[in-house]
Amino acid sequence: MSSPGSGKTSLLESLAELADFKFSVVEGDLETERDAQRLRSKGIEAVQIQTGTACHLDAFMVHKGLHDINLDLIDVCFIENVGNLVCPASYDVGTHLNIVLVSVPEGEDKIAKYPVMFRQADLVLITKTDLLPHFKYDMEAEKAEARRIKPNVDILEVNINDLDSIKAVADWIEFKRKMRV
Ligand SMILES: Nc1nc2c(ncn2[C@@H]2O[C@H](COP(=O)(O)OP(=O)(O)OP(=O)(O)O)[C@@H](O)[C@H]2O)c(=O)[nH]1
Ligand SMILES: [Mg+2]
Repeated sequence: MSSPGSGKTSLLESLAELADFKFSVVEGDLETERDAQRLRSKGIEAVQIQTGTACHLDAFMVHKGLHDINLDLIDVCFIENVGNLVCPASYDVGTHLNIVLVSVPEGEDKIAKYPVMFRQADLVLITKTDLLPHFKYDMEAEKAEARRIKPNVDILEVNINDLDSIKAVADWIEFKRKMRV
């Protein structure tokens, strides 16, 4: 989950390149099949749900999407929710874990202003860190804010061009996955 454009689909594209686990994606957007097409072009199975006017996915939509995915063939199923820092946080779509992205160019007040979303996060990704030189952004203060809202939350910095940062996300997912087998 995240605001529009924080880098959700980009992260999934990068995970397609280096993750050891097999995954599929249920995509949520108001309109278009674009995100699902982006992932399919990377060899990832993706089902697009178009919500029309709804600002979030709900469990019924995700359930319908899951019928088009062969869950026996994958280790992880990602749900990329509609880009929105408010509504998706209030709907349980059945996920085991929630990853919330917030990007540097969105500004350094977003975590404090949208606490409902960050309270739902198991992992917060502060994305687009390559843009830090161009924005006033106090990384440590933002991390402290996230931990004020949810003390046990995990936090990683992500730059889509830094493969080590993507690998750290893959490792987190793999670690959590192994706790469930
Ligand atoms: N500079 C920079 N740009 C990034 C990074 N990650 C993603 N972007 C760019 O941010 C834009 C939006 O990325 P998407 O991955 O489409 O974002 P999204 O969260 O999936 O967007 P929605 O699905 O519309 O909510 C694209 O132009 C990406 O290339 C990053 O780490 N650094
Ligand atoms: Mg997307």
